[in-house]
Parts: sequence; C-alpha cells; structure tokens
Amino acid sequence: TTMTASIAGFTFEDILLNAAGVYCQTTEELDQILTAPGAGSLVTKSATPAERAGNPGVRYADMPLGSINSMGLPNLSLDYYLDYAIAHQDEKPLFLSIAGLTKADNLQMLHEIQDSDFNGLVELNLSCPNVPGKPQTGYDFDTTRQILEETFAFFKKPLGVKLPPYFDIAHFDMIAAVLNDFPLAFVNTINSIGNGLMVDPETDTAMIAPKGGFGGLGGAIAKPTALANVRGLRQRLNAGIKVIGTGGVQNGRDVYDLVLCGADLVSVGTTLHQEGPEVFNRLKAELAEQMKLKGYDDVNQFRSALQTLN
Ligand code: RRO
Repeated sequence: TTMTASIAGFTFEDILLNAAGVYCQTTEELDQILTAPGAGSLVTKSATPAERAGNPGVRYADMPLGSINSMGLPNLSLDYYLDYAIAHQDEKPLFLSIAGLTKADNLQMLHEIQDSDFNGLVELNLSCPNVPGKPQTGYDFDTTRQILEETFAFFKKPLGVKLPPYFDIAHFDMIAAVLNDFPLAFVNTINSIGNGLMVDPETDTAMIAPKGGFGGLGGAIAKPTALANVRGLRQRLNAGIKVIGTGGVQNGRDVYDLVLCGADLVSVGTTLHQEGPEVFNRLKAELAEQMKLKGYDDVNQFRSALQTLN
C-alpha cells in the first residue's frame, strides 16, 4: 500500500505526523516522533524568539468528547528547535513551527530561519487561541495578508500557515482569497477550536485553570469541523498549495476521511497525547485496512474524492 505525499518538492514516505504542540516540546519527545514507525515527518512545538513557560496551573485535560488546552505557548525557543531540525533534516523532511506574539517577532524568526542552514518546511502558526490578550491572527484577514506580504518579500524557503477553524462559508472565501495571493507551500487546518469550556461534573469546576477555564478543543469533537475546513480550503486554494489535515483523528477511518476531503498529510494531536508515538503505526495499519476495503492501494487514488448528494 502506498501512503506517500509530496509538498514543495519533498517526498513524505508516510502521511502521518504529530500535530504541533503534542509530543514535540523537548528533544526526547521529538526523537520519539522522528523514529516512530508510521510517522512520515514531525513538527516542532510552536516557537517564540525566547523560551516561554506558558500559562500556569492545570492547562490540559481529556474528556470523552476530546481535549481542552490552554498551554499558553510554552516552548524552548526558536534556537532550540532550529538546532534540532538542522541536526535531523537529512533523515526526513521536517516542519519547524513558529508563533510569534507580534508581527515583528514572526519576521525576526523568519529572518533567522532564512539565514540558517535549515532546509525543511516552516509552519507559521496564525492560530494560537491561548495567549491572554492576543487574538488568533487567522481571524483577521487584513493582518494575515500584511504578515504574508512582509514575509514573502524576503523569505524564500517553503512556508505554510497553521489556520484556525472557520465556521462560515464567507470566511472560507475570504481566507482563501488572501492565501491564494502568496506562494505558500501548504496550509495546515485546523488548530484547536478556540475558547471552549469543559466542566468537571464531580466538582462543578472548569477542567483547566488559565483564562477562567477557556481553552482550545481537540479530539473527537473537532472532526466535523476539521473535515469541513480541509474540504472548504481544498476547494478554494490554488492547486500548488497543499493541505495538511488536523483534527479528530482517532482511527484509520478518520485519517481516510481527511484524505477524502483533500488532505495531503494528516496530523494527530489529542490521540497522540493519549497513546504516545505507537499511535502512528496503529493508524497506518488501520488506514491500509480501510483502503483495502475500498479497493485502493494508494492514497492518491481517493484524495479529494469526496462525493456529495446531488
Ligand atoms: O500553546 C498553546 O496553548 C497552543 C497553541 Br501555541 C496552539 O497553536 N494551539 C493550541 O491549541 N494551544
């Protein structure tokens, strides 16, 4: 069974990777994703110019519907992840994620990456929902355009953006109109569904501490929104912009559905957090089983092939 994909001239030998934020904060975690059977790549924790501790208190919780987090961008700094990525970039094509708190921070980091020996892909995170006082940039179409204009004026390495989920057809049209004006290698959709609230019924208390309990939702509850965003963007974006599908992957059929909606690669967050890096080989085997049931031996045979009624 063939499960390869290509983005910006890179060939991925497997279509699965971690979702940024999960299992990718330290070299110990990154090494496990790098060597996990079934994982075709990895993305590093979204970086800021300097190390950050993130939000205080309980900041991640699992519920039957999925997960909620308000990590607040804890990370070990761009230099840490850039060093890691350069050291390992000959093993697989890798993604380096950055999430500046300001446009100036993003541009500073992109200059450092441009001037470095890094030759992989950069994922510019425009969708962190959890830093108090910092709205998700991807919901501001003018600011998104401004950042991309200033970025592509000097940045020549393969770049994609991590997007927040959109919930209105007009917003799919508006973000696609911005993105199609730039030579993006990919988009990754979706980041967590921002600012949900989960309650512990035993104690009548919010499940996480920061921001009065508000945090980004992932896992099973995110799947229909992820499918809609992958599909909605695949239908609108230039063919040269590839799509990484993220959200709600628990089993091989979930991976299949994201590919059917247009995903080139598929990333795994909440379920990776629950199961650890062995999840990739399980999902790969389950995807192969789903494909066999449908008579496919190559993911390229059903990518974007979703059928609709009428
Ligand atoms: O660190 C976080 O709180 C975080 C980030 Br940067 C993000 O992009 N998405 C998310 O769910 N959490």
